[in-house]
Amino acid sequence: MSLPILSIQTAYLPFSGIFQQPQPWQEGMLGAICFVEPSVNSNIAEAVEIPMVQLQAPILDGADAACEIWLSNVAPSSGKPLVHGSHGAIQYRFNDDFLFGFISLPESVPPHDIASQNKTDIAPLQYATESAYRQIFALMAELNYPYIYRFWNYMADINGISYGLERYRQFNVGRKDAFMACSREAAGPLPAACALGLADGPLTIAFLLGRKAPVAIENPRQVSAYEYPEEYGPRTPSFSRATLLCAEQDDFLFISGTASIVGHQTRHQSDVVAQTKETLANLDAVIAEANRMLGRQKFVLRDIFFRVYVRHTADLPLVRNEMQRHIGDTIKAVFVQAEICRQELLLEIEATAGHISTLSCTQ
Ligand code: 3EB
Repeated sequence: MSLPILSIQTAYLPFSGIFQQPQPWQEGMLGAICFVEPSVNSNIAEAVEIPMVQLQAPILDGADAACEIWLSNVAPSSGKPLVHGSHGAIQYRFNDDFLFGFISLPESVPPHDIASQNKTDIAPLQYATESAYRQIFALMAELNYPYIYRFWNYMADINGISYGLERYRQFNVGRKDAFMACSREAAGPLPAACALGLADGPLTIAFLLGRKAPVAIENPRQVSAYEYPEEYGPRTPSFSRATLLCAEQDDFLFISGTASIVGHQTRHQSDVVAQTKETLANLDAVIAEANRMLGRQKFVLRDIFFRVYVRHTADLPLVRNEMQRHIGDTIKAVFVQAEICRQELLLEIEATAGHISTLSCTQ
């Protein structure tokens, strides 16, 4: 008899590689998060009913794996095709267990009636963030996917200051206000997340939802982000260090953006090698915590696929070299140039650990 497994798996390809796959494979996609070079103007994905986020950022290394693809594991023979839909500005696709979607919103000035309820002006990014999250939470209620495993957040000029506040902090205000308004903080474990700055483009948030509760993982070396002191902004960031999703034969670990932070403080200003070491120590700690929860050594650094965001292109060899020293020569990673949410942070590493496997599961 076959035991239940999670009906999802990951695959990694360059953007153009997706369209070279056979049709049934493409139809099994829940969605994808793709980095594309700013020079590439590809509207190829708009023709298909699959949510594919295209983020423009320089790919520094590992271009062969610039897209993280979420594949449904449900055998095509089951006769249950994936369902695509849209809700407000959200595009999504789902099977019985998982829903992948994304939303892109331009930053526009809040309507006058909303703005006038507040004593101070609402920053357009804060307003867009709150709107985007409210739409996502409404979709979750409507389609009955009560759990969030992962959010990926991208915005322009993340360290810029306007309305008297750094833009990442404006984002945190909008996100937290939506979480509070929709009672998400009480609704279950906080999702894993990342928040990065790109050169250009609208606020873009991708998400993976499901029907089985995950376990939130925190890092014993770090203060939980939702408990950061006020010096990091008026509202704390709503995320956990990782989420662990368990099934009988299969486990997934969604590791949040991880950086050179110990306690709540940034460590090793202006020293990218030391920041890389500290970030790897944090990844080790999060993975150890997940393995401790599972009661076995399921997750190992060298099996995991990483996405590495590097602030300064010139730092790439130093970061990659330090990762190889720590993990081994054959690291699986894509390196992307992006801005990190604290000005002094020079890199951030995130990962998905779980099955990159074949379509059917026997036994
Ligand atoms: C940190 O640990 C670094 O705001 O969603 C990492 C992962 C970071 C997610 C987020 C921010 C976020 O605080 C920054």
